[in-house]
Amino acid sequence: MSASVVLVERRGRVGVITLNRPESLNALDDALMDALGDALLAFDADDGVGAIVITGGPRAFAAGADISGMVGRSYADVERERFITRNWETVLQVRKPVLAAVAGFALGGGCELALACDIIVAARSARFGVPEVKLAMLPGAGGTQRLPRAIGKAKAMDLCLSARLLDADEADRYGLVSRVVDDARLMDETLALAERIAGFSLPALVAIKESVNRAHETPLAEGVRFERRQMYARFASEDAHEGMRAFLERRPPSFGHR
Ligand code: CO8
Repeated sequence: MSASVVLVERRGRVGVITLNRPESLNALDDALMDALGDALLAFDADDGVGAIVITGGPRAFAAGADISGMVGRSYADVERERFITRNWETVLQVRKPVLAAVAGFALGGGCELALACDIIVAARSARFGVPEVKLAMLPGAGGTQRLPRAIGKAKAMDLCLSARLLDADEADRYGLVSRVVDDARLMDETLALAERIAGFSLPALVAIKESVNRAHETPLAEGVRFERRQMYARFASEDAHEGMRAFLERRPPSFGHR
Protein backbone atom coordinates (compact mmCIF):
# COMPACT_ATOMS: atom_id res chain seq x y z
CA MET A 1 0.00 0.00 0.00
CA SER A 2 1.34 3.42 -0.92
CA ALA A 3 1.34 5.51 2.25
CA SER A 4 0.45 8.68 0.41
CA VAL A 5 -2.77 7.72 -1.41
CA VAL A 6 -4.57 9.30 1.51
CA LEU A 7 -3.25 12.10 3.70
CA VAL A 8 -4.37 12.11 7.31
CA GLU A 9 -4.25 14.96 9.81
CA ARG A 10 -5.86 16.08 13.07
CA ARG A 11 -7.28 19.60 13.43
CA GLY A 12 -8.38 19.86 17.05
CA ARG A 13 -11.24 17.38 17.48
CA VAL A 14 -11.61 16.95 13.70
CA GLY A 15 -9.92 14.18 11.72
CA VAL A 16 -9.21 15.16 8.09
CA ILE A 17 -8.64 12.58 5.36
CA THR A 18 -7.53 13.81 1.92
CA LEU A 19 -7.79 11.45 -1.06
CA ASN A 20 -4.49 11.85 -2.86
CA ARG A 21 -4.24 10.35 -6.34
CA PRO A 22 -4.50 13.63 -8.26
CA GLU A 23 -2.92 12.17 -11.41
CA SER A 24 -6.02 9.98 -11.88
CA LEU A 25 -8.52 12.45 -10.39
CA ASN A 26 -8.57 10.33 -7.21
CA ALA A 27 -9.82 7.24 -9.02
CA LEU A 28 -10.68 4.76 -6.29
CA ASP A 29 -8.60 1.59 -6.25
CA ASP A 30 -8.05 -1.06 -3.60
CA ALA A 31 -4.98 0.62 -2.11
CA LEU A 32 -6.84 3.91 -1.73
CA MET A 33 -10.00 2.30 -0.33
CA ASP A 34 -7.94 0.23 2.15
CA ALA A 35 -6.06 3.34 3.29
CA LEU A 36 -9.29 5.34 3.54
CA GLY A 37 -10.91 2.55 5.57
CA ASP A 38 -7.91 2.33 7.93
CA ALA A 39 -7.93 6.10 8.46
CA LEU A 40 -11.68 6.17 9.09
CA LEU A 41 -11.55 3.36 11.64
CA ALA A 42 -8.56 4.92 13.41
CA PHE A 43 -10.38 8.26 13.79
CA ASP A 44 -13.55 6.48 14.87
CA ALA A 45 -11.61 4.74 17.65
CA ASP A 46 -9.83 7.93 18.76
CA ASP A 47 -11.55 9.54 21.79
CA GLY A 48 -10.04 12.87 20.83
CA VAL A 49 -11.92 13.00 17.51
CA GLY A 50 -15.56 14.09 17.32
CA ALA A 51 -16.07 14.43 13.55
CA ILE A 52 -14.29 13.36 10.37
CA VAL A 53 -13.89 15.21 7.06
CA ILE A 54 -13.15 13.43 3.78
CA THR A 55 -11.96 15.63 0.92
CA GLY A 56 -10.18 15.37 -2.41
CA GLY A 57 -8.41 17.95 -4.52
CA PRO A 58 -9.47 21.05 -6.45
CA ARG A 59 -10.20 19.10 -9.69
CA ALA A 60 -11.84 16.05 -8.18
CA PHE A 61 -13.22 14.66 -4.97
CA ALA A 62 -13.03 11.32 -6.79
CA ALA A 63 -13.81 10.50 -10.45
CA GLY A 64 -15.09 7.02 -9.58
CA ALA A 65 -13.76 3.51 -9.36
CA ASP A 66 -10.39 3.09 -11.08
CA ILE A 67 -11.47 1.88 -14.50
CA SER A 68 -7.99 0.59 -15.30
CA GLY A 69 -8.27 -1.76 -12.32
CA MET A 70 -11.75 -2.97 -13.28
CA VAL A 71 -11.21 -3.64 -16.96
CA GLY A 72 -9.26 -6.89 -16.47
CA ARG A 73 -11.45 -8.38 -13.77
CA SER A 74 -13.88 -11.19 -14.49
CA TYR A 75 -17.15 -12.00 -12.73
CA ALA A 76 -15.33 -14.77 -10.85
CA ASP A 77 -12.62 -12.29 -9.76
CA VAL A 78 -15.01 -9.69 -8.35
CA GLU A 79 -17.16 -12.37 -6.69
CA ARG A 80 -14.16 -14.07 -5.07
CA GLU A 81 -12.51 -10.80 -4.00
CA ARG A 82 -15.81 -9.36 -2.70
CA PHE A 83 -15.06 -6.32 -4.87
CA ILE A 84 -16.72 -3.20 -3.44
CA THR A 85 -18.16 -5.07 -0.45
CA ARG A 86 -14.74 -5.88 1.01
CA ASN A 87 -13.37 -2.40 1.54
CA TRP A 88 -15.68 0.21 0.04
CA GLU A 89 -18.26 0.39 2.77
CA THR A 90 -16.06 1.00 5.81
CA VAL A 91 -17.39 4.56 5.90
CA LEU A 92 -20.79 3.09 6.84
CA GLN A 93 -19.29 1.49 9.97
CA VAL A 94 -18.15 4.84 11.34
CA ARG A 95 -20.29 5.98 14.27
CA LYS A 96 -19.06 9.58 14.35
CA PRO A 97 -20.33 12.23 11.90
CA VAL A 98 -18.51 12.14 8.55
CA LEU A 99 -18.51 15.21 6.29
CA ALA A 100 -17.54 15.19 2.61
CA ALA A 101 -15.92 18.40 1.31
CA VAL A 102 -16.38 18.16 -2.46
CA ALA A 103 -14.72 20.25 -5.16
CA GLY A 104 -14.63 19.20 -8.81
CA PHE A 105 -15.79 15.79 -9.96
CA ALA A 106 -17.62 13.39 -7.65
CA LEU A 107 -18.55 10.71 -10.15
CA GLY A 108 -19.55 7.07 -9.96
CA GLY A 109 -17.94 5.55 -6.88
CA GLY A 110 -16.80 9.05 -5.90
CA CYS A 111 -20.39 10.27 -5.84
CA GLU A 112 -21.39 7.10 -3.99
CA LEU A 113 -18.67 7.69 -1.40
CA ALA A 114 -19.95 11.24 -0.85
CA LEU A 115 -23.51 9.87 -0.56
CA ALA A 116 -22.35 7.48 2.17
CA CYS A 117 -21.13 10.47 4.22
CA ASP A 118 -23.49 12.26 6.61
CA ILE A 119 -23.09 15.80 5.30
CA ILE A 120 -21.87 17.00 1.90
CA VAL A 121 -20.42 20.49 1.60
CA ALA A 122 -20.02 21.31 -2.09
CA ALA A 123 -17.77 23.89 -3.67
CA ARG A 124 -19.27 25.77 -6.63
CA SER A 125 -17.00 23.73 -8.95
CA ALA A 126 -18.49 20.42 -7.73
CA ARG A 127 -20.00 18.10 -10.36
CA PHE A 128 -21.99 15.09 -9.19
CA GLY A 129 -23.03 12.16 -11.33
CA VAL A 130 -23.24 8.42 -11.79
CA PRO A 131 -22.06 7.98 -15.40
CA GLU A 132 -21.44 4.21 -15.13
CA VAL A 133 -24.00 3.55 -17.86
CA LYS A 134 -21.47 4.99 -20.33
CA LEU A 135 -19.24 2.00 -19.46
CA ALA A 136 -22.19 -0.41 -19.65
CA MET A 137 -21.86 -0.71 -15.86
CA LEU A 138 -24.18 0.46 -13.12
CA PRO A 139 -23.75 2.61 -10.00
CA GLY A 140 -22.87 -0.45 -7.98
CA ALA A 141 -21.45 0.97 -4.77
CA GLY A 142 -24.81 1.98 -3.34
CA GLY A 143 -25.72 4.52 -6.04
CA THR A 144 -28.95 2.98 -7.26
CA GLN A 145 -30.15 2.78 -3.64
CA ARG A 146 -28.84 5.90 -1.89
CA LEU A 147 -29.43 8.34 -4.76
CA PRO A 148 -33.22 7.71 -4.93
CA ARG A 149 -33.42 8.02 -1.15
CA ALA A 150 -31.46 11.29 -1.31
CA ILE A 151 -33.18 13.00 -4.26
CA GLY A 152 -36.21 10.86 -5.15
CA LYS A 153 -36.80 8.28 -7.88
CA ALA A 154 -37.51 10.67 -10.76
CA LYS A 155 -34.27 12.61 -10.45
CA ALA A 156 -32.21 9.51 -9.59
CA MET A 157 -33.49 7.60 -12.64
CA ASP A 158 -32.62 10.56 -14.85
CA LEU A 159 -29.05 10.69 -13.53
CA CYS A 160 -28.48 6.91 -13.54
CA LEU A 161 -29.93 6.32 -17.01
CA SER A 162 -28.65 9.42 -18.81
CA ALA A 163 -25.23 9.92 -17.14
CA ARG A 164 -26.06 13.62 -16.78
CA LEU A 165 -23.91 15.53 -14.29
CA LEU A 166 -25.32 17.96 -11.73
CA ASP A 167 -23.61 21.21 -10.92
CA ALA A 168 -23.44 22.39 -7.32
CA ASP A 169 -26.55 24.57 -7.50
CA GLU A 170 -28.66 21.76 -8.99
CA ALA A 171 -27.29 19.36 -6.39
CA ASP A 172 -28.30 21.86 -3.72
CA ARG A 173 -31.82 22.27 -5.19
CA TYR A 174 -32.20 18.49 -5.39
CA GLY A 175 -31.25 18.09 -1.73
CA LEU A 176 -28.15 16.06 -2.58
CA VAL A 177 -25.81 18.39 -0.71
CA SER A 178 -26.10 20.20 2.61
CA ARG A 179 -24.39 23.48 1.67
CA VAL A 180 -22.72 25.16 -1.33
CA VAL A 181 -19.73 27.45 -0.74
CA ASP A 182 -17.08 29.21 -2.84
CA ASP A 183 -14.17 26.95 -3.77
CA ALA A 184 -11.70 29.12 -1.85
CA ARG A 185 -13.82 28.71 1.31
CA LEU A 186 -14.50 24.95 1.00
CA MET A 187 -12.07 23.68 3.63
CA ASP A 188 -12.51 26.61 6.03
CA GLU A 189 -16.31 26.29 5.94
CA THR A 190 -16.26 22.49 6.21
CA LEU A 191 -13.74 22.52 9.05
CA ALA A 192 -15.71 25.18 10.91
CA LEU A 193 -18.85 23.05 10.57
CA ALA A 194 -16.98 19.90 11.63
CA GLU A 195 -15.44 21.69 14.62
CA ARG A 196 -18.85 22.99 15.70
CA ILE A 197 -20.28 19.47 15.48
CA ALA A 198 -17.27 17.92 17.24
CA GLY A 199 -17.74 20.33 20.15
CA PHE A 200 -21.08 18.74 21.04
CA SER A 201 -21.36 15.62 23.18
CA LEU A 202 -20.04 12.67 21.18
CA PRO A 203 -22.57 10.11 22.53
CA ALA A 204 -25.37 12.52 21.55
CA LEU A 205 -23.90 12.89 18.05
CA VAL A 206 -23.68 9.11 17.68
CA ALA A 207 -27.29 8.69 18.82
CA ILE A 208 -28.52 11.41 16.44
CA LYS A 209 -26.60 9.96 13.47
CA GLU A 210 -27.91 6.48 14.14
CA SER A 211 -31.48 7.76 14.51
CA VAL A 212 -31.46 9.88 11.33
CA ASN A 213 -30.05 6.92 9.39
CA ARG A 214 -32.94 4.80 10.70
CA ALA A 215 -35.28 7.13 8.79
CA HIS A 216 -33.92 5.63 5.57
CA GLU A 217 -33.72 2.07 6.76
CA THR A 218 -36.96 1.28 8.61
CA PRO A 219 -40.70 1.96 8.41
CA LEU A 220 -41.74 5.18 10.18
CA ALA A 221 -43.28 3.55 13.26
CA GLU A 222 -40.15 1.47 13.83
CA GLY A 223 -37.91 4.50 13.35
CA VAL A 224 -39.93 6.52 15.85
CA ARG A 225 -39.70 3.67 18.40
CA PHE A 226 -35.92 3.56 17.85
CA GLU A 227 -35.71 7.33 18.29
CA ARG A 228 -37.74 7.13 21.54
CA ARG A 229 -35.33 4.53 22.98
CA GLN A 230 -32.37 6.69 21.99
CA MET A 231 -34.02 9.68 23.66
CA TYR A 232 -34.65 7.74 26.91
CA ALA A 233 -31.03 6.55 26.82
CA ARG A 234 -29.85 10.19 26.81
CA PHE A 235 -31.07 10.35 30.42
CA ALA A 236 -28.31 7.86 31.29
CA SER A 237 -25.70 10.21 29.86
CA GLU A 238 -23.62 12.54 32.06
CA ASP A 239 -23.41 15.02 29.20
CA ALA A 240 -27.19 15.37 28.85
CA HIS A 241 -27.55 16.26 32.54
CA GLU A 242 -24.59 18.65 32.24
CA GLY A 243 -26.09 20.23 29.11
CA MET A 244 -29.47 20.82 30.78
CA ARG A 245 -27.88 22.08 34.04
CA ALA A 246 -25.60 24.43 32.10
CA PHE A 247 -28.59 25.88 30.24
CA LEU A 248 -30.45 26.52 33.50
CA GLU A 249 -27.34 28.01 35.13
CA ARG A 250 -26.72 30.22 32.06
CA ARG A 251 -23.17 28.95 31.48
CA PRO A 252 -21.51 27.02 28.64
CA PRO A 253 -21.68 23.23 29.10
CA SER A 254 -18.56 21.21 29.77
CA PHE A 255 -18.99 17.89 28.00
CA GLY A 256 -16.89 14.88 29.01
CA HIS A 257 -18.27 12.90 26.07
CA ARG A 258 -19.82 10.32 28.36
N1 CO8 B 1 -10.51 5.54 -13.45
C1 CO8 B 1 -9.21 5.58 -13.88
N2 CO8 B 1 -8.63 6.69 -14.33
C2 CO8 B 1 -9.36 7.83 -14.37
C3 CO8 B 1 -10.70 7.86 -13.96
C4 CO8 B 1 -11.27 6.66 -13.45
N3 CO8 B 1 -12.54 6.59 -12.99
N4 CO8 B 1 -11.16 9.11 -14.12
C5 CO8 B 1 -10.15 9.84 -14.60
N5 CO8 B 1 -9.05 9.07 -14.78
C6 CO8 B 1 -7.73 9.47 -15.29
C7 CO8 B 1 -7.73 9.63 -16.79
O1 CO8 B 1 -7.58 8.38 -17.41
C8 CO8 B 1 -6.56 10.56 -16.98
O2 CO8 B 1 -5.37 9.80 -16.86
P1 CO8 B 1 -4.15 10.09 -17.91
O3 CO8 B 1 -3.77 11.52 -17.69
O4 CO8 B 1 -3.10 9.12 -17.48
O5 CO8 B 1 -4.71 9.86 -19.29
C9 CO8 B 1 -6.62 11.48 -15.77
O6 CO8 B 1 -7.42 10.77 -14.80
C10 CO8 B 1 -7.32 12.80 -16.06
O7 CO8 B 1 -8.59 12.52 -16.64
P2 CO8 B 1 -9.06 13.16 -18.05
O8 CO8 B 1 -7.89 13.43 -18.92
O9 CO8 B 1 -10.13 12.29 -18.59
O10 CO8 B 1 -9.63 14.55 -17.52
P3 CO8 B 1 -10.84 15.40 -18.14
O11 CO8 B 1 -10.86 16.69 -17.38
O12 CO8 B 1 -10.74 15.46 -19.64
O13 CO8 B 1 -12.17 14.56 -17.80
C11 CO8 B 1 -13.65 13.31 -16.36
C12 CO8 B 1 -12.54 14.40 -16.45
C13 CO8 B 1 -14.93 13.84 -17.03
C14 CO8 B 1 -13.89 13.09 -14.88
C15 CO8 B 1 -13.16 12.03 -17.07
O14 CO8 B 1 -11.87 11.70 -16.57
C16 CO8 B 1 -14.06 10.85 -16.83
O15 CO8 B 1 -15.10 10.75 -17.45
N6 CO8 B 1 -13.66 9.93 -15.92
C17 CO8 B 1 -14.38 8.68 -15.69
C18 CO8 B 1 -15.64 8.96 -14.88
C19 CO8 B 1 -16.39 7.67 -14.69
O16 CO8 B 1 -16.81 7.01 -15.60
N7 CO8 B 1 -16.58 7.30 -13.39
C20 CO8 B 1 -17.26 6.08 -13.04
C21 CO8 B 1 -16.28 4.94 -12.94
S1 CO8 B 1 -17.08 3.38 -12.64
C22 CO8 B 1 -17.50 3.40 -11.01
O17 CO8 B 1 -17.22 4.32 -10.29
C23 CO8 B 1 -18.28 2.21 -10.53
C24 CO8 B 1 -18.46 2.14 -9.01
C25 CO8 B 1 -19.16 0.86 -8.64
C26 CO8 B 1 -18.62 -0.30 -9.41
C27 CO8 B 1 -19.24 -1.59 -9.04
C28 CO8 B 1 -18.57 -2.77 -9.81
C29 CO8 B 1 -19.04 -4.16 -9.40
